[in-house]
Amino acid sequence: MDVCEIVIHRLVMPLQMRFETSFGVQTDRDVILLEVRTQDGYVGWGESVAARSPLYNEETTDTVEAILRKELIPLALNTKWAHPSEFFKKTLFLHGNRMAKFALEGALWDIWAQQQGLPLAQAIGGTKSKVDVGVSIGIKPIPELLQEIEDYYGQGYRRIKIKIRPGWDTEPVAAVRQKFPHVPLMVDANAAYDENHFPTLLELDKYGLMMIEQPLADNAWEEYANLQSQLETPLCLDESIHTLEDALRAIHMKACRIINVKLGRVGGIQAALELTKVAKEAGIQLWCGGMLETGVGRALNIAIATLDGFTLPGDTAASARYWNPDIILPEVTVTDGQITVPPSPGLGYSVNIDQIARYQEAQWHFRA
Ligand code: OSB
Ligand code: MG
Repeated sequence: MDVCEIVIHRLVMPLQMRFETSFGVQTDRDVILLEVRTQDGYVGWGESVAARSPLYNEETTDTVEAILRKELIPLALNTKWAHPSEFFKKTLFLHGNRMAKFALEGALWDIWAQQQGLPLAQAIGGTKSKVDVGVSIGIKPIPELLQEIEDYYGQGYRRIKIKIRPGWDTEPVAAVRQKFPHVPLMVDANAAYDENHFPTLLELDKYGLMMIEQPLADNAWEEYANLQSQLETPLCLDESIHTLEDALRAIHMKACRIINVKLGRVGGIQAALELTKVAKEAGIQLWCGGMLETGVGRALNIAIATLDGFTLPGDTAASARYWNPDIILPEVTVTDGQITVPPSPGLGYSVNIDQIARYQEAQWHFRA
């Protein structure tokens, strides 16, 4: 793989819905798409899943752009890549900045899968032809919440996730459970609680939730182990898991039973493949999380969710929930709670340059 040109596309895309979590409100995405070109004419695409401000984690679209410009793009242009798995090791000397790394690494995997003539899902060892999906619904007044759940559950989504925060937890959960006693339901707190809230978190145990995602701070390992030991409901870690070492620590400490894998948060596909192996051996269930991705990030999520370690529905909902229009063709659609994995080589969707132009704020070319 001889990378000869990389283009940074910087876009602002208005979201079709207002998305409120414990850390803030999102109404658009400030996003970087990376276009990577090789000497022999292949084009691969990657996406930075970082947000405008460091609210979910410490990276932002601006830090991703800076690290791409200064470190990762020069390195990618000056290396002969035999296989995309090399990227993870060759960039380990650069601390953190995993979302920046994944933006570039994802594009290398897309190219490599195209060169093999394989859908990315198959190229990374995925076995499924369809993936199960759920939907993540933001904080909103209870009547709207109930209406949305009715709509999405009616459309076939296989799991409903609602966002909670201190003061907004048992009340919405009880309301949802009263109206939908059998809906597969879970909650995500995005790290908003601490030890003082244990009574409330323990109260959630009685609602038959599939899991409670990231109730505590990302490094609250002892507290997670303590909480999980008192709960029947599985805990799921999202923000806590940055590396394979974090996953090993979670397993060793019995801090959770489920891990939400986000490719950007763990630094890419190679890192996710290694984590999947370890989690599977330890009996930890996995599912693919979401970061309100465009179609490019969505295609990468679909591919990783085809691994057989991914046993629970993910957060990759249909394109139309987020964008009008999305920047890929065809758009991602969900039928009966499943996405059919595209059969064509690489990401399996074509990137629509005309739609990118509609959202684009700037683009910069870098050549070897
Ligand atoms: O915690 O899973 C999360 C979105 C942005 C940041 C963090 C999270 C989320 C979601 C939305 O829950 C998932 C999606 O629909 O892409
Ligand atoms: Mg989460």
